Amino acid sequence: MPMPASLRDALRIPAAEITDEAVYRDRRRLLGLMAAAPTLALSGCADAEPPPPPKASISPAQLKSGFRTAEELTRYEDATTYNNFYEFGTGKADPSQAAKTLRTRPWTVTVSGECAKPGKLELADLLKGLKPEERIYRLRCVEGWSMVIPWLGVPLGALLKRFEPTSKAKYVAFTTLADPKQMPGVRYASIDWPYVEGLRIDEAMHPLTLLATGLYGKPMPQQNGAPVRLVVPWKYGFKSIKSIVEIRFVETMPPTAWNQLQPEEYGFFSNVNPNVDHPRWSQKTERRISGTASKLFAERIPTRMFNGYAEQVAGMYKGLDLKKWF
Ligand SMILES: Nc1nc2c(c(=O)[nH]1)N[C@H]1C(S)=C(S)[C@@H](COP(=O)(O)O)O[C@H]1N2
Ligand SMILES: [Mo]
Repeated sequence: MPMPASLRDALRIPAAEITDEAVYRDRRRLLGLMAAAPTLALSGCADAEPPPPPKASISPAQLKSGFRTAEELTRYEDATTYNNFYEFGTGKADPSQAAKTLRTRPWTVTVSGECAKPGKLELADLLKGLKPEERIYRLRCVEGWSMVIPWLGVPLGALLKRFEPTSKAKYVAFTTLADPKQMPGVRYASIDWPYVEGLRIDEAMHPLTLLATGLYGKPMPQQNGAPVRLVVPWKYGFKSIKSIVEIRFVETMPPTAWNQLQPEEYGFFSNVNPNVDHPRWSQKTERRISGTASKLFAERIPTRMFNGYAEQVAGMYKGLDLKKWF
């Protein structure tokens, strides 16, 4: 499996893959302007805190529908062979090859931090009494492609409530397994392993947020983050952390893997937002990988605010400057 010495180099994705030439040139010009205007606060750094959130809104009918959509689904073979899972290599095809070595039984998840009932639980016990639901969600990768996938999972909030988070639990931090014996990518000092992610408590409790255990009616394939991963559909794909072994309730904004690596490019919130460009490319459109369309030349469609889930989640960000808290 090819693994470049520096992940940073690997992340210098050719701009032509990201966006079309004209947009790219325009972007370059904007980048120049941005460099000349350092007052443009783009940092999503963890040392400041955003204003407190208002309530989220979602109707029971929306939930019951499982977010069925008229959009064409991504094929199972594409969703399971075109992945980002850097613990198994940086190429899109690497995880489907290399993740076969990931042992998902037994699997223990530790829940700790600001809660009344911390616990170290076998996966079956963690999920006991929670019925997996099917939710058809779009997943929009920050690199510019998207998929439509029928996930199976339990609402994360229902699970978290059992641990009785205290009023100090303002955020939830998640950690992926980092075992170099099973995960060849972890031997390279690229990401500061383990892969970590975080959500604000209201985002973690939001009814859209899923702790996913499968897709297409089947158990989660290793390359997609078996046995449990997050799916946070209104955020860029990297927030949907895979193969989770630890959940911590914390008081301050936790560090996140991509923010630590490139803070000027990846903020804590990482809400899908076509109006806030990545410093190196536009986020206005996405390459939709669905049906029988070829992956690299798939149809480019407009990216929607909050990945199309604005109606359900926009309320959580009222009063938050989304350019600053990108
Ligand atoms: N632990 C871990 N989780 C991860 C990643 C990773 O490299 N390691 N990649 C993220 C990125 S960038 C994306 S786009 C999604 C991809 O999920 P999928 O392969 O199931 O489509 O997983 C996210 N979760
Ligand atoms: Mo991604």
